[in-house]
Amino acid sequence: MNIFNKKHFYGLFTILILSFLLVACGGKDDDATSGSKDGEGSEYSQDTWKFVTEEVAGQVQYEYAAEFAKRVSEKTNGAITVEPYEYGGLGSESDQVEMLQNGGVQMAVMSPGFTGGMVKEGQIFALQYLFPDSVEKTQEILTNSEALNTDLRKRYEEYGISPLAFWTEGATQWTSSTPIKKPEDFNNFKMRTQESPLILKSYEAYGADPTPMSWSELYTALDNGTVEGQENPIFFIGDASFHEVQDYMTISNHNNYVAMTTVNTDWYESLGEAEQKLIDETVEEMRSWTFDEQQRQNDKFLEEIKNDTDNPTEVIELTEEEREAFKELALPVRDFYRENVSTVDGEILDKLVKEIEEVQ
Ligand code: 6CS
Repeated sequence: MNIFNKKHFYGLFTILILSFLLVACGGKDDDATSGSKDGEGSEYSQDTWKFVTEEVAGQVQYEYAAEFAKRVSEKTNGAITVEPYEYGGLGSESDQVEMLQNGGVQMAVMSPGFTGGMVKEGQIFALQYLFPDSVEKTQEILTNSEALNTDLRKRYEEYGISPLAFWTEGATQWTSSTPIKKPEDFNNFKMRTQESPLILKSYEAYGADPTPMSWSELYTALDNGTVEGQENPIFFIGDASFHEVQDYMTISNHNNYVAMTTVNTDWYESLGEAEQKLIDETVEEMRSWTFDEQQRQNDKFLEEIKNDTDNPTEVIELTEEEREAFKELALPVRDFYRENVSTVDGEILDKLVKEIEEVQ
């Protein structure tokens, strides 16, 4: 079932109204918290933090925010309430970025693919075949990288956004209406992408015709042929039912889907030491939680897609040789990033490449 066609569409208006009321009145989400609500015996003052995500209940980002909320409530004995928001209630992905910047929400899980027009360096995650095939190794790099956690973080902070953690939602795969096995299969192929210019460039390098759009429009666009394919981790393909309106899924592992836990920089810096420590510690704890969650969901949905006989999807596994053909075309996009995208002459990319080499 497609969440944005059959279920979410009808509820969207209601969610919009409810979310508006929640934002306006600072209402609480009872699911998000547990334990005492009065903060009795807590060193923390009563407070409410809004945490917006780009996904809906059950999907990795939203479940991350809900788990984060639960932990904060427990640690503060209910003094601090974190309200997780599903995607759809507070506007598009780009609206959510603006909302974090202007303090309408305090926290967000954000995909760098929606900030590329602003934080140019963040487009580094659009570079295909840059991170290792192994999701574990990719997570190790995302956790420890100075290039990302110090240098790239500074670039985001110029725009009032502090990424506190980078984490993977799994390897990305292609779904399509015609089989994709070699770069030529992308010739004039109408590919849906997120908004970052470098993502478009990456698909143009394969000869495709990319179109940026929000994921809320994607099921319909795939169904009516406005676009012929898209990329995402398997759990998202399955949960959003994109496979229902696609005939093929290529296991290309061409990238890892990276999400960031972000906070409004001014708000975070204005917090007391105890609150900052609380956030930092919870972000640290959540690393292994979210890694396990994405793995569980990606494994589960791979089986579901394979077993969905009502909506058959041919799963194409690329060989190493077949992946090499894509990689060859993807490599020059790194030079384009260095020369035309980066505002610091590719320094962050060069440092990251070294860090990746050390892990591999
Ligand atoms: O394709 C997208 O745009 C969406 N994909 C994921 C895995 N999360 C949210 C994002 O907006």
